[in-house]
Amino acid sequence: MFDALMTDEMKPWRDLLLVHQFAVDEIRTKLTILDEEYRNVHDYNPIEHIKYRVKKPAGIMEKLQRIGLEPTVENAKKHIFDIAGIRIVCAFTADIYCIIELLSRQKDFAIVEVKDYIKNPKENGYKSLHVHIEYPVFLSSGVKPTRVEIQFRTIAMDFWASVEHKIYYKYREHAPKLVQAELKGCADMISSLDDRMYRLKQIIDELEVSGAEAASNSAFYREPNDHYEEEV
Ligand code: 0O2
Repeated sequence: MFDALMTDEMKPWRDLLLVHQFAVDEIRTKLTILDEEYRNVHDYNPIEHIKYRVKKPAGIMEKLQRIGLEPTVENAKKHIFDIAGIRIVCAFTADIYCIIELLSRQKDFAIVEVKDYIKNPKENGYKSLHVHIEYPVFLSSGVKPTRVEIQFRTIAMDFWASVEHKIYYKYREHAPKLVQAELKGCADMISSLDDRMYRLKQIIDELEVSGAEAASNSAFYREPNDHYEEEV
């Protein structure tokens, strides 16, 4: 994964990336277990899909420069909290809060910061929930508490953010006013679509409950027949 022939200058970067990669690997196992359990044991899985990434040195340096800092390993350790990034995409906002509740019950998920851009969207319309955790990575030299950013989004929020990310990188901060206004308009549409789809899910859930009641009621009346047939 990391070239054995690298220069001494790059070794601190390698060590920084390695520890973040280890944290991501461990959390990936935990989330896979949760996902598999939901998929196999429960009849509803709040997780749609999950993405994992460790920022490359060039990306870290670019971000440091963007926030006006020297692109050094020391600054990366102190100021960049999304070197290890995990993105959990759910169907509904309610699923997001449900997963956070589940994860917060795990002892090694020490939540250090929560930025709820779902309740308080950014000015450009960006919605997502960022949870920063400090995860203990066990190395031969001892335990290394490592920051990991977990971003939670609905499918709709993720769609908007992915397209906006592309446009943002094309224009940097200088997207024309018209583009900014259009993006904000799309964010608003996406928000109401999310709400509407969630209401639809609730309607379906209610129908299923009343359907199940009706089914169990009719099963109650059918039972003697079923029973009778069995005996025959
Ligand atoms: P990349 O390529 O996705 O890694 P944080 O402190 O991290 O919880 P904050 O204050 O927004 O949140 O920090 P920052 O560093 O600006 O954003 C962290 C990450 O959140 C970004 O990483 C994006 O992934 C995502 N993000 C934040 N704001 C926006 C936004 O307005 N639009 C989109 N599309 N994504 C956003 P990077 O390093 O910018 O990019």
